[in-house]
Amino acid sequence: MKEKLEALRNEALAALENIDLASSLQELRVKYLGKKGALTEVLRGMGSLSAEERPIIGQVANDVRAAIEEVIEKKQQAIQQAETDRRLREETIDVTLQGRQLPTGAVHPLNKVAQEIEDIFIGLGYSVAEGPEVETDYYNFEALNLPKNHPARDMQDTFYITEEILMRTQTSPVQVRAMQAHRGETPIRIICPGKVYRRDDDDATHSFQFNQVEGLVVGKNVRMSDLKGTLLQFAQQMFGEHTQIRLRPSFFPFTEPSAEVDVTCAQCGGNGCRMCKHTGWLEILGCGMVHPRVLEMGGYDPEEVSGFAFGMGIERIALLKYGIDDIRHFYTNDTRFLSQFARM
Ligand code: 2NM
Repeated sequence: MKEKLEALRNEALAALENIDLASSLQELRVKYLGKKGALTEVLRGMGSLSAEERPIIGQVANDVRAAIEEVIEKKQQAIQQAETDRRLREETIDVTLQGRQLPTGAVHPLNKVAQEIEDIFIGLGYSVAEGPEVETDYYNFEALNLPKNHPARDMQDTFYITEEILMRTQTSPVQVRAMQAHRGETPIRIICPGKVYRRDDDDATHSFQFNQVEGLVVGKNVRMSDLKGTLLQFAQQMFGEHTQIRLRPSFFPFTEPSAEVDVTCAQCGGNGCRMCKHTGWLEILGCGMVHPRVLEMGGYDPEEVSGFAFGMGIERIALLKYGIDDIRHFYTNDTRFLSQFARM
């Protein structure tokens, strides 16, 4: 029996010698040391041994088991070490490799100009207010002194959703909402940037969707001279400190009196060039003193308070500021166009 056990040990150790997989190692463990394994099989014969032989053979069996277990344990560690070495070898990262240059984005010129306009007016004490692009007829027209069937409603061809719901044609409905929210309190100093919609045929200077900034001031003793001084400040910060402005009489239903504002052409300094069609002046916005009826519908007593308002197209300001000839450049988003503004 001793010979059988030693033969078993030699066979097991020889089999283990050539193993290099954890799964095969487990198979051999079962084959030699498992409950139905070879060692158990041999030990079944112990019953037929004499009382003197039994402890001796028992000792040999224990030694054989210990020897096989020791080799399995060593093998196990060797396999694990080999696996760790392989991963360390194959999964290394070369931190000295050259990185890949990713293209950097830039703020869109329209957003850039909108931010500049906002910054100028924030510097003058204004807050920024926003509101819905889908509006009611009431906020977009009625409360701005444009009752139904008013001929001036034709001035802006409107995208209607229902008879009462429409895409806003200007951001002034935000200002009506602001007036009503103030419940007669003064002062109000806000600018309202945002998208507006008009049923235009798109061309170099028109788009069915464009961006506007409108401003509103309401308070005691707000005068036309305050409006003019504010717009001169704005024009000089936007187009350069030597910029001058002029006001030409105009008409808007929501302001009285109303004016259109020109700035001296920054391209030629007012001498006349292609940009200003040789007039030396460029139109940049419309403005006026808030109409008494608009103040009333905003919840104010026009005998007690007054206000001024103005509105400008961001696209137009951007065209003039950067000498661009077609607003469609802003919407096509060709990166050869857009990337130029990253450096300005
Ligand atoms: C313009 C021109 C003139 C304007 C008026 C108002 C309000 F809400 F006070 F009635 N907001 N914006 C206004 C006035 C807008 O855009 C060319």
